[in-house]
Amino acid sequence: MRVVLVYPGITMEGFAKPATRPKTGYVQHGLCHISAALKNKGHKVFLIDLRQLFDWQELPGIVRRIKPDVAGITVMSMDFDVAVESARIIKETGKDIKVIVGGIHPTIVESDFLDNPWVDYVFKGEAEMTLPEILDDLAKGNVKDKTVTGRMPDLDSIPFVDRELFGVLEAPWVPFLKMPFITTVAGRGCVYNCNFCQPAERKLFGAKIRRISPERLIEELRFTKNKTGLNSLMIHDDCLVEDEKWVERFLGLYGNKDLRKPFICQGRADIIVRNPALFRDMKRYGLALLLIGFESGSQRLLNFLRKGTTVEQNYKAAGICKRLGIRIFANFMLGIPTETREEALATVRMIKKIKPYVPSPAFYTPFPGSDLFEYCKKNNLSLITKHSDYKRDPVSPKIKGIDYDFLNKILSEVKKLPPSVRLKRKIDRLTLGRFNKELIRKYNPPCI
Ligand code: B12
Repeated sequence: MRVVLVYPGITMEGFAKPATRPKTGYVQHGLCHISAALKNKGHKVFLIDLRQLFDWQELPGIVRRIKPDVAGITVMSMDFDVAVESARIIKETGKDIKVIVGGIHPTIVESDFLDNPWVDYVFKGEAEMTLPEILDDLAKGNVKDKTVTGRMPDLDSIPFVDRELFGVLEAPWVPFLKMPFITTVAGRGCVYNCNFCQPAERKLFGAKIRRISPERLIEELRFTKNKTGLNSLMIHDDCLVEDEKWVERFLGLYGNKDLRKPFICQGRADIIVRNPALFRDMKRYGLALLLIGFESGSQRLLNFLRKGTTVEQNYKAAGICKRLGIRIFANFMLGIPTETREEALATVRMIKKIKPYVPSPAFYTPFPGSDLFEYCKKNNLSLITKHSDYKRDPVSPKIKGIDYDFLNKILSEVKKLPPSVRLKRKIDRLTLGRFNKELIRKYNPPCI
């Protein structure tokens, strides 16, 4: 079959600017996995990355050129409107094209699509095993229900992600990492139970965490390195360091001369405090930046969020990272339901003390499928009126009872970085940034 996958990523970034289609950007791993699984079964796979289009008018012509039998659209909550508009245009361009939506939003809020005339099937869960079977059934005219549920694959048995699908170079978003840079996701699921996220992720990936074996990841990195080169890496897992044994085994293999490149991943304050030796080893093998969800400087709110960490651990973890020379990317939230001004100030004070390399603030956003979303619904707190509001950037108000002007005022304090951090960033930019620019100049990504 001819399958076109659609990445509707314009909610945040918009369409391409006149005369310049982006040469860099992140890839969407779900679609890259689906592409690999379908190609493996002999299907012909195409991609429409809306970020590469100048406007909606381009879409019908592209669909006519591809002549797909099936269109698969991935949908995060904030991309809902764009996804539905894509489905409408695709269906109106070719009424026989079967449109399937999948990803976190259809998995959690299936009902958003059930009455939609442009969507033929709503796919819940993971697709590598089940989507190829659905395509076989579609060819035989055998798919009756609008909702389809995917089986969970064994991550070591599925093909490597199709990194070429997107035709853009991934680019590190920090100046001290060199291209070629790639992102990868080593596991699915999360053992933690934070109420701002769960149980949505458990509904998508199941209750148990599954992770690719370190050996298989190394095999994939080596394969990628031989194909496109590899100078730095981000492992996107929600909490990679949760399985300390896995990390040790991975490091043992990754540390092996040819592969050892700087990498970024996500950690947790309690794990850093419990096992600093693990992070010392990670630093030795290339950990260049560690994302940590500090979330709040109020213990009451950390408990309310079911984060499972303490404010004291936040400070201690930051101290350990400083001593080990690991740069910190500090995720934290303001505007949590029930948060007082004093608690918001405590969070800002904490971040100022920690002095992270990147302070990354968010306004708490109630995402569908999470327990805190249900709490906001029950207490009539949500100010989200359209799907495109489902982004946690500290810009628009998210819930009632929060003084966002006050939050913006106290946030400006965190944005004023100490001179030492500003200088370090400038040096990073000057020394390593130019390698990346040269690579992007050389590279001409194919555009549809
Ligand atoms: C990597 C990542 C990012 C990266 C890359 C984002 C991207 N567009 O790919 C970055 C850091 C840029 C990012 C940013 C954001 N992210 Co993010 N991100 C993730 C993360 C950690 C991994 C995603 C991933 O690759 N998973 C692995 C792949 C294999 O899984 P998958 O994509 O779900 O795909 C499988 C199935 O869903 C299904 N499937 C998916 N699509 C389709 C389509 C079809 C047709 C079918 C049949 C099946 C199908 O099959 C796939 C293979 O089995 C997830 C959490 C998680 N663990 O998944 C959050 C997550 C997706 N992000 C989230 C959010 C909120 C954001 C932001 C909006 C945050 C913000 N700044 O406000 C931004 C949005 C940026 C953007 N424009 O897209 C939420 C989404 C919640 C929601 N309800 O929408 C998640 C779930 C985290 C969370 N729990 O809150 N993110």
